[in-house]
Amino acid sequence: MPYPQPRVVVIGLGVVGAALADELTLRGLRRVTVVDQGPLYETGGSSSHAPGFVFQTNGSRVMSLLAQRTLDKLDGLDVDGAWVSKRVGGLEIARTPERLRELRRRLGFATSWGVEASLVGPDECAALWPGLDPDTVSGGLHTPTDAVVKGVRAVQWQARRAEAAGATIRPLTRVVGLRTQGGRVTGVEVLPVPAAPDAQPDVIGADVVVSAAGLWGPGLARDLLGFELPMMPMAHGFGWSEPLAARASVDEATEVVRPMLRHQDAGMYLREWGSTIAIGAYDHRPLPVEDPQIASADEFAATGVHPAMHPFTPEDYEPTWKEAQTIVPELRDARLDVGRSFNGIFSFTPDGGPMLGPVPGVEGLWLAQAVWVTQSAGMAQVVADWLTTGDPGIDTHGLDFRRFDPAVVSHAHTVERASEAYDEVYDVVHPRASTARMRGLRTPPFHDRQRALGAVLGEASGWERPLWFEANADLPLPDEPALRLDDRDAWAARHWSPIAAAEARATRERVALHDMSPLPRARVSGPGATAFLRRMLTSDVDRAVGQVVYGLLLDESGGVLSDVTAARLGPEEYQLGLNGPLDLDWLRAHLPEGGSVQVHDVTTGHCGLGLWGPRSRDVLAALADTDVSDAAFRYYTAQRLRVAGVPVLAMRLSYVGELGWELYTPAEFGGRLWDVLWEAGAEHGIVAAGRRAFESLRLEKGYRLWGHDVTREHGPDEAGLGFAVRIGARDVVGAAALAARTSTQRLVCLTLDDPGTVLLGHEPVRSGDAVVGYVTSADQGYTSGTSIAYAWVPSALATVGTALDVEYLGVRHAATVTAEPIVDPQMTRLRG
Ligand code: THG
Repeated sequence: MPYPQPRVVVIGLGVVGAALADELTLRGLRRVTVVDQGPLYETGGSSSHAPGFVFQTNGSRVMSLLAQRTLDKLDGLDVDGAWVSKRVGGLEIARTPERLRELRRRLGFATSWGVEASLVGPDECAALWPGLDPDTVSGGLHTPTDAVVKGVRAVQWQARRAEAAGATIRPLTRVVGLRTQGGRVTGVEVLPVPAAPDAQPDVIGADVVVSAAGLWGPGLARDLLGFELPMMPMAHGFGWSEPLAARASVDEATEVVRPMLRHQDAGMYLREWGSTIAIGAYDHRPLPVEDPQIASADEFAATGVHPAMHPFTPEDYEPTWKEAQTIVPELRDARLDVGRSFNGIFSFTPDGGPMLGPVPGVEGLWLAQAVWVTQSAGMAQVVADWLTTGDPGIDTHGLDFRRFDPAVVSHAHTVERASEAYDEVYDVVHPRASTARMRGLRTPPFHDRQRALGAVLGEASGWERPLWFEANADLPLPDEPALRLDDRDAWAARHWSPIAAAEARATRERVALHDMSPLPRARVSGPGATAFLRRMLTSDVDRAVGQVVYGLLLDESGGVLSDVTAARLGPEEYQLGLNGPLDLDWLRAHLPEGGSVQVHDVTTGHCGLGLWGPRSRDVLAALADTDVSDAAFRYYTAQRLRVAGVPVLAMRLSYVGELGWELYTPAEFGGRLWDVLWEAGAEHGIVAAGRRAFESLRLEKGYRLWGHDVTREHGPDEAGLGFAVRIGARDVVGAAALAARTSTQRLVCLTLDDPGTVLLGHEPVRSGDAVVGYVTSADQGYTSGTSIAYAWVPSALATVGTALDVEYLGVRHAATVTAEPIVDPQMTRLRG
């Protein structure tokens, strides 16, 4: 916190702003002001029309937990006698076998994250939702604790409590400017709504400004701050039936009794609303809404044109209405109330997640954007904890605004990806699926060579990345029949090929080229770079030039923010291997004053290849202008050398656990680098290997994947990363907090008794009938003939040999806690 009692201005009194004001005052802040350009409490943003569905089941653990926290907070509240939330439950129905399988998968998520849920048959669906024709459905997922939330009432309740605790709410107040001094927020400039043409803005002094401006966020960011917020409002059809005769007796105040109904095969949801049925449509084309299409506060005040409620487009809605009539017979004789129907506007980001956290470069400016009612109060708790203590208390890597790579963000990218996120809200999305939009944005210089080998491509951070190569179709598969590579279940076989197993085998037996270009890399240089990194990393970089270290970045509470490699290239020059843009931002935020140390993203402009496998040294030796023997080029060292004339930064380490090097070079040299390695590798049986092989190899080697296996919720010890913490006498960010950390959970390596079973991650882990944990990463270990699942379980169940079950699509699979790593625990392959 910048001050003990900071002045906080929250922009926007929707479900997010109101919850945030409440959470901040609950944490003892007294000088909190919320400004909103609209009137109380229906201020004109998305919260004013939100249908208020809170389904807690989500593939993302954090999104599920924050929905749970939201409902826990709103339970039992009322505004002048009117209910705020009601746990009517949720019912997701299936009309196709694929959806039924998807519901089983979602049951797994619910089980993993602690949401009560069960699968029910057609008759039970109809019993839960009288009026639903059981002949039209094949089953459903019932989640009895899901709830309808009245958005405006949630705003009102939380805003009132915040006010009672000392917060100031200023409606009809529009933010027109941000005041800063020395890179620090000092206040916001505001005008009343409506304002006289010559009105001069008032200034509200602030130490912290949080944008919870919803739809208006991108415009505010552009006009006030001059940057592009990767967020796109989208319009979404929301229709109402005319009052139904059979429901005339339903009390309007009761409003809803039956569960919220989702029919995702048709991209729609239904909710009773007094004597009518309201139906939302996700099935239609994405309708991105650009800034000028959003009515201003003045317009709203003067004309009542609602900024977040656009005219209904019946042509988009028609299929939805027809389908509703199919599954709910009472709608067949009803008419759509076109006058009451509208297109509601709400916010989407490129990955569908929210945007929270501090804005780099402007001290005191925060975002709480792209949050829906579902997670609203939970997200506000996270932001409030983060603001007041520095510790958000939860894994923020999928929430943090800074996760979007500045190299990739553009308006065009946002429109494309947000449209896809919109389309996918109700789609069955495979965990291994790649985006279909904005493909080909970033390619390595050897992309054409990869394609010539039949690369099947996936996407990561804008990069095209080979998953496997069709040219390897004739390579020998692992000899282990128990893997049943030619008989995978159809779901696990998607975005996958048995070729991956052959590529993994070739990596362990001969030599392979793995594309490392997308690995985020930074150069840290300048006087003080060593001292700086000695403060940031849990292992000491101050070793001889040419040494590489593996270490962690810790947050102030000792949570693992990243695991990184640091290669010392000179007395004050390092290359870091990172996990993403968040790491760059964390490093930059901690740079010493004075500007002597610089952090540059060198992912862009360079490419990289992992040359790995027992024959890798033979390949490199034939091309390198220096000695690459073990004596001359040790494990965990780096050298600059020429590889057939190509200037290369070579690091002897391997995330797949084999002898070899990561080879980095400026992009223009990449084509030749590939060609010379390929030619020299021919006699050693070199292959190109894709990401699917890579993923399996690293799991066999027991290397953690940050963001999946480990997050800031975990300390190093419980994650099995204690070996990377060697603080000594240094003052390392976050290290002081380590001693006081306790954890009852452990990350363990499970192997399934049946190596032919393939898990994909997030499955629940059981001990007997009790759910005790969840899977983080899972894959078959192709070269060890295993099926591997890393999982968080209670310490008492973390002993090697402990028998547990992993539940996958409703079936329990026996698994055993296994000593790790599964491959090469003695490190003979890497050190050879
Ligand atoms: N290569 C490089 N940097 C990286 C990664 C990479 N940074 C991000 C991410 N991947 C970090 N993950 C790991 C995980 C394990 C190792 C390296 C990067 C590794 N571990 C050795 C071990 O545990 O046996 C380290 C031993 C030691 O501490 O010396 O090599 O893929 N450049």
